[in-house]
Amino acid sequence: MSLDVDVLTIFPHMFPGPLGDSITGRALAGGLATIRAIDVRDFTHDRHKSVDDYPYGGGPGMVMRPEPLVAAIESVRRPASRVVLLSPTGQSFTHAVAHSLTSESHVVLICGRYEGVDERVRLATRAEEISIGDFVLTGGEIAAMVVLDAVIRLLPGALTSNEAWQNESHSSAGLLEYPQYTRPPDFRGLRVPDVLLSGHHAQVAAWRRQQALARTRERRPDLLTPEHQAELGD
Ligand code: JA5
Repeated sequence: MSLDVDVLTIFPHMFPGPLGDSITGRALAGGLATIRAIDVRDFTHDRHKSVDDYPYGGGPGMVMRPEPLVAAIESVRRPASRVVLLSPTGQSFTHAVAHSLTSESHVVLICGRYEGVDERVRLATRAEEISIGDFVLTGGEIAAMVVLDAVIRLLPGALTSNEAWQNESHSSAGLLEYPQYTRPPDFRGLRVPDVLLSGHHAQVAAWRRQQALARTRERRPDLLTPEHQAELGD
């Protein structure tokens, strides 16, 4: 009924971090999900608890050794676990992927450090790789937090009925959101569009829809479907 997450990391103190606040913090406190951070160093056997080693073939930096990581994975893995390695070489993390993770009972998130993880970790555990974007991070931990934030807020009961309603009411599914305004009506000469002050709910809805479409065409034309194009008047 709830989502159990095991995060494998050499920096377990980073968790829950920002996930302990606000909507995600409330969901965790309410038992909708659990996050357990597991120290990969606990699965080393040498005196120096070494988790990294030099790359075969040479090159800069260090690579995470397979033995401690695979031992850590196998110590937590269940028959139904989804095992995920955060990596810029993975499949893109999208809302659809986030939604798919909400129906899992157990997710194992593997966080690399250094130049990355020995390829045999993925091969030996059949882990899937997920990327949160085309940029380099110092490790997988912050990527894991991004994934968890997106997933936890989708769990049934994570949002209050008000938050859920607000989310639904201002999401033009598949489009960028319309611009938002609050008081004051004039900030440094920048005025709130008259239509939003008019009280004409149908006109407000039409204006917002037009803004969402126009902004999507301008900034993310890749998101526009033929139906959207038609709505914009091609
Ligand atoms: C770096 C050792 O998709 C963005 C990501 C960047 C990055 C990820 S995910 N993991 C690592 C890493 O660096 O393990």
